[in-house]
Amino acid sequence: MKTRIKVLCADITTLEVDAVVNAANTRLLGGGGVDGAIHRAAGPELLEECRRLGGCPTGEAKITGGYHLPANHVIHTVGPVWKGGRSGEADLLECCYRRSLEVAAERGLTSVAFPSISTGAYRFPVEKAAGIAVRTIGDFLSDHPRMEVILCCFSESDRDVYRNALERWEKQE
Ligand code: AR6
Repeated sequence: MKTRIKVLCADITTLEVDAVVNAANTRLLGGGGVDGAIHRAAGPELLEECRRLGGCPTGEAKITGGYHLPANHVIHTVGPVWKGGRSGEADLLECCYRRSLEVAAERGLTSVAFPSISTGAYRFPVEKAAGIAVRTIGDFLSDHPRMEVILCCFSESDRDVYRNALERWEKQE
């Protein structure tokens, strides 16, 4: 499994993968953070396609083209807003990772890059989020031997948190 989950510190809009995942909001019409960066890099055609999707519930995922991105597709998922941890945030975040991977697998995609969903504007604590991401992706990959996943962090400190979570998860597997 080790070789099939990679943790990087990079701008996700530069990655050449089958799909990058966007940490969007329920309207799917763009925003700040990684959502803004993906829309800027993909170009206005992405927004046009997103308008036709009619939004997306929290925890769900929808796929579009990648347009001017090096990635062929964008999988838009909506992470939970952190409200203290007793509003189902952990389950919803798990759902984001699982549904995004299911959507990718349904299309036969084999390389997917995720940002650190919900840990920016939505304030989900990054240590908790990293544990959920690694466990959910790891479980999914054990049933999907052809898939590879990149966890694309935007700071070295986040990268270290995700690397530690991955190491811990691998030890207990
Ligand atoms: N590449 C990789 N990661 C990035 C990039 C990038 N180019 N830019 C930012 N990040 P956020 P959320 C990191 O706020 O918490 C938007 O307005 C960032 O440092 O983008 O799920 C949406 O429209 C952080 O670690 O997403 C929603 O309204 C991570 O991406 C809302 O924000 C996620 O931060 C979603 O909030």
